Parts: sequence; structure tokens; C-alpha cells
Amino acid sequence: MAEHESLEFGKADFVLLDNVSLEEFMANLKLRFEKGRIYTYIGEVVVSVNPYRAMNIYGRDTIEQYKGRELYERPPHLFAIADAAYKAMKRRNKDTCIVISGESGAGKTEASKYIMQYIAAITNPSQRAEVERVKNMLLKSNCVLEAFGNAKTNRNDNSSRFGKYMDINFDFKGDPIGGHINNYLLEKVGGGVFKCIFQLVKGAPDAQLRSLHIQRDPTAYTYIKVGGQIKVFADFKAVTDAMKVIGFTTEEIQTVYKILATILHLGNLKFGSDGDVTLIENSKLVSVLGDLLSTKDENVEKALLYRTVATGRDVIDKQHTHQEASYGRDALAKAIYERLFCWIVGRINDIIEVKNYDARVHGKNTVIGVLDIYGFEIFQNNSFEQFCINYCNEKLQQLFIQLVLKQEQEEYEREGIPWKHIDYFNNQIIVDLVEQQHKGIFAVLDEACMNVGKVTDEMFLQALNGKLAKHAHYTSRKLSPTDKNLEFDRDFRIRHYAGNVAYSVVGFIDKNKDTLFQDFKRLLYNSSNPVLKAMWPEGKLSITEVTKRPLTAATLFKNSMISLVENLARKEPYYVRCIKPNDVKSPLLFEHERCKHQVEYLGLLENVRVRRAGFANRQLYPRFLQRYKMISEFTWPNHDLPSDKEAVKRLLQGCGFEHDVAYGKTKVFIRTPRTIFSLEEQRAEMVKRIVLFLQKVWRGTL
Ligand code: AOV
Ligand code: MG
Repeated sequence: MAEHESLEFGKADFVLLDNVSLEEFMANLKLRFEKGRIYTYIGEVVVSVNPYRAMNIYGRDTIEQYKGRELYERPPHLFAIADAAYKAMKRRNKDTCIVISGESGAGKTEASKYIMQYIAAITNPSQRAEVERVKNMLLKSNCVLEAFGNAKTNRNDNSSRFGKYMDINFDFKGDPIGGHINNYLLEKVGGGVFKCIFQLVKGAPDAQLRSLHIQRDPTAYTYIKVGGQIKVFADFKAVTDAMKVIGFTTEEIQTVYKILATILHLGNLKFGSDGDVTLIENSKLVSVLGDLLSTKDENVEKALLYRTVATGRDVIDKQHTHQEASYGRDALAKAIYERLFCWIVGRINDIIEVKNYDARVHGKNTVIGVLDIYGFEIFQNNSFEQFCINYCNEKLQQLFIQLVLKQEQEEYEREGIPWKHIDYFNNQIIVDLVEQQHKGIFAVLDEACMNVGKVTDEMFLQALNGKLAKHAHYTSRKLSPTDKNLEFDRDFRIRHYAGNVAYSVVGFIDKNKDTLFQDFKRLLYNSSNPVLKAMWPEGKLSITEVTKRPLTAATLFKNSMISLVENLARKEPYYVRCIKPNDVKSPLLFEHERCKHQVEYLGLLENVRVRRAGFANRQLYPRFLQRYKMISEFTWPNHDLPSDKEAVKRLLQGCGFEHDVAYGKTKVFIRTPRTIFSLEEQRAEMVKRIVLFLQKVWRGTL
């Protein structure tokens, strides 16, 4: 425990609670929040409560306090976790990752920024110019991603609408040399609500707005109204400058803003009809779009009103109905925003990826990954997006179980260490329910989407009911007609590890399919703007050449989650669990029920139990000796005991740590981190003495 923190602030580590009960846990969490102690440990996990006020705990002086220190030497802090992940990487050559989870508005993105700032501050002591450049680009890329990926929602004024995993690569000196970003599921909301749109309309210079045919009045745009209250978050100029620093060309930056303008204009397009003919009412906008997209006006008009269909050997232009045209327009706006975002991430990756690093010369390049991803979402109305997000959280929980709970228990069993079995809920069954081949929910959905236009959301629900009727974690109104919590016929319900969530099937099929007419893809591909053209390579294909169905949103998401989890599983994980204290962004209010619910679904209590039953540290006997043999006369320089295990026993007895350790078949297990710190200190002391001694020998003064 962090020793110099007085108990009036509560227990700095939940492991130290007198009784592990939900009541005590909550009391400690509340006490600490009220005393302004927003961080608390569970062993090496940081539990964080959003303070909703500026805290004076992230400055240079605080960074200095945590730099190079062991976790337990200072009060709980994100910096301590960042330092632990960094040290593990540097000392032991391990790839590490920091997984930040929690619900919307709980403080994940802020935490990830502080962690990045900390890492930036403690690296590159020799101020190498190249490393400074890389660091600056990594920080700037955050600014750009926030502008394009964050939006105001009713839960969070600065809500990340995409999950982000960022790898930072380090060289053998432990300095950043590059990075890579993965983004997950940008919600298809059309772009109108994203920060960058407001920044453009409110902050761009007059001349630029004129060239984009945009008025300074946000209320003039249909799509913006969707976003509700308008508030400018950050500066248009700051984001544009950040793009320049990262290395976007002028042409690229201009194209980015042209695309945003295109989206705004699309929203204002109105369709009308004249008899059987669908037409565009405000046809002036067509030439604006033609200008922005660098293509002929008639191409724009045609793509908006017709689609090319192949009937047998013939190819014909089929006119959209009024409704189809509106649908196509909205799908286009969403698709180009999504594509723009992915393109921006891709461009940043091109620029920040590690180049010219020769592992044979410099040794392995190691990685710290930071995952900032949406936590569990349970809304009034839950749709496809919530379904994906909650599936993602099931996957992360499964990883957590594997790494922390299961692995621990299995290792103790293997090593023959007495172990009190901890009961925990293994959520693999829910993961399977969603992702299993052929009978999982995603598979059923994909199958429904194969039959374009023929299968409705309701039919999809029927198919689910048919396949999953017996599944313990699945139900629906049809299957449980008397269940009062299932209000609507169109709902199905999953019993997640975090609680029950009812999802409305409305929109599932649509959101899962690639709904963009091929005509739009061709339109964009045929633009004479090379940047835009490069974003839409599949527009190259003509209607008769389009044979392969693009992967569905569900499949893409599933694949990206599976590879994310595989990637994380190869790394040594550190966790930050964020809690949102109330729904009104108040710095004073600790809403007991809201917090309790989060503590439960984050599995924090189970985490404490395992931690208390477990051991903080374990090492193979030979490894242990190699590191600490100099602190005991029995083992230095070599021991003559029958085995390394015996030698380690003798060493630890000598130090008086007998009570704090257990001896497994191949490894020694150490219960509290303090024992390790003490061993480290003694070792450092001995190493210093040995070096002095050798220096004297060499100098001949001994
Ligand atoms: P999120 O990332 O977890 O939500 P944020 O990190 O954006 O949440 O935090 C929401 C807001 O809470 C911020 O804009 C700050 O006003 C405040 N806040 C969070 N952490 C701190 C802190 N350490 N100190 C001061 N204020 C803080 V979402 O992206 O919606 O899931 O999709
Ligand atoms: Mg966020």
C-alpha cells in the first residue's frame, strides 16, 4: 500500500479492506472520491472515478514523483501504472498494454491522454531530435482523431464514437520511435455531429468557407440539427495545424474539408417528384457538389437519382423512387464520413509507422499499447451499435478472465501451491452466443443479409428465435411472453455478464449491410481529385464486375475484435477501470446505485478476491537466483545446496520473508509487492558495493 497516505483518505488498495464485501468496497470508493482521491488500486489495477473538475495532479512535479518509482511507493495514480508498463517493457523487454475501460463519460479518453503525456514526458532524456519529432506526431495525431471521431452526446460532451487502440513502439533505449493506430466501429451517424464539422463552420476563415459554399450558420444544415446543441470544442486552426505537422499535404487537407462540406450539402438536398419522375428540388446544390467532388454535375445528379442494374446480359439505369433517393443520399453521407475517418487513420499510420529500424543491430523494438474503448452501454433503446459494443466488452472480460483469473488459478494448480478456488462467472458462453460460426447471432444476421431486400428485421428475429430458443443467455418476447421486462415484439434480450440488455432488431439488417449503391462508389472513384479517388478504389469496378459481396459490418467488427484480443493476449496487461460517479457531470455527487452497478459489472470485487488469494510476483528459481543471489552469503557467488529451490528457500529465510512466500515446483511465489521492493533495494545496495570493490581491485588500491 502507498504508505505515506493517511487512512483518513480510506484504503489506497482495495486488497487491504478488512472484509471483501460490496458494502466495504463502496464505502471506501465513496470516501476516497469525497476526499479528492480519485484513484485506488486493486493490486496493479487502477480504479478511477471521474472527478468532473480540474485536478492539480498531472503536472511536471507529479510526473517527477512517479518516474522510475515502484507502484506502491506513491499514492495510486495513472502515472504509476504507466510507469509500471514502461518499466516492464524496458527492464524485461516485454510488450505491455494498458486497457482502459468503463462506460461513456467515465474518463477513459482523459486517462489515455494523461498516460500518453506521462510516457512522452519521461522518455528521450537526451532530447534526440528524431524522437522529439515522433513524440510530437503521436500527440498531434490524438488531436486530429478527436476532432474527427468525437461528438457531443447526452452522456458526454466529448464522446469518442470509435474505439481506439494505439501501439507506441520503442527502441532499445526505451524511446518512442513510432506507432500504429487501430480504430473500431465508427458509429454511422453521418458526420453531422462530429466536432470537426462545428470547427469548420464556426472556425474556418471566411474565404475558405466561401470556397466550400458553406455559411457560417450551423442551423442552416439539416445534418447539424441532428446533433442538437451546438458548442465549439477546439480550434479549427489547431486541428489544421496538427494535420500539417503530422505531414498531410495541402491538397489532402483541402480534400478533407471538401468532404465535410459535401456532407453538409448532401443533408440539405431535397427530392421531389413530377409524376413518375424523381427529381432534385434544389438543383443548385448539384453543381456545388460537382465542384466539391471534382466531377461533372450531371454525374452527381445521375448517381443521386439512378442506379445501374444488371438484368441478365443488359445493363440498365433504374430510377430511384423518392424514398430510395433519400435513403441513398443519407447512406452516401454516412459512408463518405466513415471512409474519410478510416483514411485519416491510415494516413497517420503511414506517417508514424516505424521506419528504418534494424532489429539485428538495435535489438528488439518493444511496444506499449493503449486501448481506449467504449464500455458497456445499456440505453433506453439499444440497437446494432450497442450490440457490437457490448460484444466487445464481453471479449475484453473474457481476456481479463483468462489473464487474471484463470491463468492464476491454473498456474497455482500446476505448481502445486495450495489455492482456495475462487468462483467466477466465465462469460465464454456469451461470447460464443454472439460470434460462433453458423449459429452465433452474427452468423444468423449475416445469413439474413445474404438475401438482399427479401429478409426483414422481423424475419431475422424469427431466425434467432429458431436457433437460440434453448440458449440460457438468449430470450425474446416470443420465447418469454410473460416477461414484463421485454416490452416490444421486436426485442431480443441477452443476459450479459454485466446485466440484461434488450436490443431492438430494427435496423440490424440495414446497419450490417454495405448499403452504399455501387453508383456512388464509381462517382467518387471517377473524381479528378486524386485524394478522393484514392479513398474509393472499389469504385473502379463496373456493375458487371461486382461479384464479391463486401464483408458485413458484423463480420468486420468480429474479425477486428478477435485480432485485437489476440494482440492484447500477447502482451503484459495493465488495467484502468473508470467509473462515472453521476449522470449530471457533478464533481460532488457520488450516486451510490450508479456506482455500485459499475463496480459489479466491471467485476471489481472478484478482482479483489483473486488478488487477495493470489501472489503479486512469481519467478523461476534459477531466474530468481540470478537476480538476487548477491544478497545472501549462502548463494553468493554460487550455492552448494542440492537444488536452486533449496537455495532460494535459504536466501528468503535469511531475509525474514519466509511468511510471505510459497514454493512451487519450478517457481517461487511472493505474496506482497513490498517483499519484492525490499529485495530490489538490497540487491541495488550489494551491486553498488561490488562495483566499488571491483573498481578498487582494478585500480590496485586494495
Ligand atoms: P470517456 O472517454 O470514458 O467517454 P472522457 O474521458 O471523455 O470519457 O471524460 C468525460 C469528461 O469527464 C471529460 O470531458 C472531462 O470533463 C471529465 N473528466 C474525465 N476525466 C477527468 C479527469 N481526470 N480530470 C478532470 N476531468 C475529467 V466515451 O468517449 O463517451 O465512452 O464514448
Ligand atoms: Mg472517450
